[in-house]
Order: sequence, then structure tokens, then C-alpha cells
Amino acid sequence: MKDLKNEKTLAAKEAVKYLSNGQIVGLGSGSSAYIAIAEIGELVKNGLNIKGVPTSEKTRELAESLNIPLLKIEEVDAIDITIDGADEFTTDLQLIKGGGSFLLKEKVVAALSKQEIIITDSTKKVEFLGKFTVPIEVIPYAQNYVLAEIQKLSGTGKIRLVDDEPLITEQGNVLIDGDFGLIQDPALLAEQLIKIVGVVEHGLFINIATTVIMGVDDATEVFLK
Ligand code: ABF
Repeated sequence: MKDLKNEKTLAAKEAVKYLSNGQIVGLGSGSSAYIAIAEIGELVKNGLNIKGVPTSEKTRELAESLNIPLLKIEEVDAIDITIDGADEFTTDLQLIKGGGSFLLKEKVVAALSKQEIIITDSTKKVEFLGKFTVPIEVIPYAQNYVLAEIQKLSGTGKIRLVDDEPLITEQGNVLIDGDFGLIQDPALLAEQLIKIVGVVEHGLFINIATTVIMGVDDATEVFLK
């Protein structure tokens, strides 16, 4: 039986070795990122001088509880390094993210980041993206239109529900989880999705990650661009 928490912890411990004094650090969301943030809290307690930029309210609260100094996204024009998780990755570092509903802020932080380090357990490595559905952030007004457009792309969309109600993101949008089967050309699908009127962003992170650190059993494996 795999110990996924141990694998995530190994990956997180490896990732924080990339941090150094004076950096602005993007703080991801999701259980792997939260483990890394706990590690960063320890380093800050022991003198590491960094400033964090959170990718969600949950991350901000966790970082604050660990006394990690924080900056607002509007206070930065570049981020040195981000540590975040993913739902799936391929060995050429294409990702599906957004299972945790924070894909929009995660992608903004990633866009500002010189280094985007993704940490995962060994269940996230896939040959083709798509077993995990693609999260798509949509303005509520356009949700039915986007569902119809997804069908034209031979996909099936489902509005993400929480307690039988549409999940509302931190930006006030809804999420549609798109099932496109195994995705042969994720870059093409990414281009097709972002063109749909009403789509704010999607969870295909194409050519964004610079490093993936995967925990596997009692070791880590690093994938570079
Ligand atoms: C976040 O981490 C999301 O983009 C992604 O869905 C999630 C993965 O969560 P976990 O690390 O708990 O597997 O970055």
C-alpha cells in the first residue's frame, strides 16, 4: 500500500531546498502544497527570509498561522519561485490543475513565476492527461453556453457541485469539469477552451511548470523541462 502522504512530504522537503533568502515565493494550494508551506514555516522560524504570495484564502490563512511574511498579488511584478501541486502531470511537464478549485489564482501566480516547481505523489504521473477531468472556470452567466461548446469539442461537462449547489470560486465563478477522455494534444485543447466566450481560465497548465518533483516510495524523482 503506497503511503501518499509520505511521498508528498518527500517531494515537499526536496522542493523547499530550492528556496533562498530574499526570494518572493508563490505558495500553492492543495494537500501537497500545504505540506510544503509547513516546511517553509519551519525554515522561516529558523531564519529564512522570504515573502510568500498565496494562491487561495486557505493558503493565506495557513501561511499567516505559520508567521510566513506575505505580499498581496498586486504588490509584486515578479515571483522568484512557486511551489504548487497538480492533479496529473506528463513527463514533458504538462499539467492538469484545479481539482482544488483554485486554478485561476494558481495560474496567475504561475504566470508571474520564474520557476514553477510542482510537487506530487506518484499517482499523479500519467502518459496522457485526461483521466482527471479538466477544471474550467466559467462566469455563471455563460455556464450553459460553455457546456454546449464543450460538447462540440467531443467533451462532457459537469458543473462542480458542493452540497448539491454549484461550487462558487473565490472569484465568484463556477467550475465545469470537462471530460475529454485521454488528451492527445493538450496544447490544442487549451487553445480551444480559452477561446470559448465565458471561459475565464482552465486547468491545463501547458509549458508552465519548470520542474516536477514526484515522491515515489521512499525517494523522489525530478522531471525537468
Ligand atoms: C492544487 O493542488 C491544485 O491545482 C490541484 O488540484 C491540487 C492537487 O492537490 P493535492 O496536492 O492534494 O493532490 O495545486
